[in-house]
Amino acid sequence: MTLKKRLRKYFIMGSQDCGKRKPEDILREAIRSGITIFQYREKGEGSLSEKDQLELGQRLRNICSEHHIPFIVNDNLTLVKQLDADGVHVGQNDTPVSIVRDMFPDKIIGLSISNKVELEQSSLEHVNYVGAGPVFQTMTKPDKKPVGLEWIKTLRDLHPKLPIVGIGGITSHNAGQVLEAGADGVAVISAIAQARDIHSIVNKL
Ligand code: 3NM
Repeated sequence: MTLKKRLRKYFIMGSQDCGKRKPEDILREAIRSGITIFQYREKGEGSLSEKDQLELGQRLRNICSEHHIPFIVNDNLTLVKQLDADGVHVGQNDTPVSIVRDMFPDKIIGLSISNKVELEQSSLEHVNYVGAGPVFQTMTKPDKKPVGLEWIKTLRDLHPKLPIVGIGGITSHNAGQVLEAGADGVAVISAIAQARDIHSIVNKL
């Protein structure tokens, strides 16, 4: 499968996103329901200590391996190595992608790009895909101002072949607009992690 196709239903989760449910159970259900790629993002309030992060990461990594779902780690390069992840996703303030590429010549590298200034600063030659957002207002990153569907359209116009995934405030109701604007896929946290019926939501996405 091409990376563009792999990005179609991109599920992101850490223990802090799961409420009372077990992350392992949510991931299994999401995979059964049809997600195409997974990112482990243990970050922010309620996230685990280093040791627990590694242990949960190992369990989630194994679930992805069993089901042939690419396993991406957010930002934490030590964890990428420890878990032998398939890829890593970094933001504008994380390790520069040129350095990440030197460390991991064969892994998938994703980079968040939210505007033209960030785009100009970014070394796209080291990147396999771009995360564009937040497309809509989201409680998961409440401080970041939404960039709207316009940013997806702009990025697509400037880079017709670039694999792009929209992120931020995406639900089963607005995912279609993100794809129509030019994204190859939609990345979601709460839409799936907090869904009462994961199967139905993943299907609609
Ligand atoms: N990154 P939800 S928005 C992790 O814009 C993340 O780069 C964003 O969570 C960005 O699907 C975001 O619950 C939060 O809105 C996505």
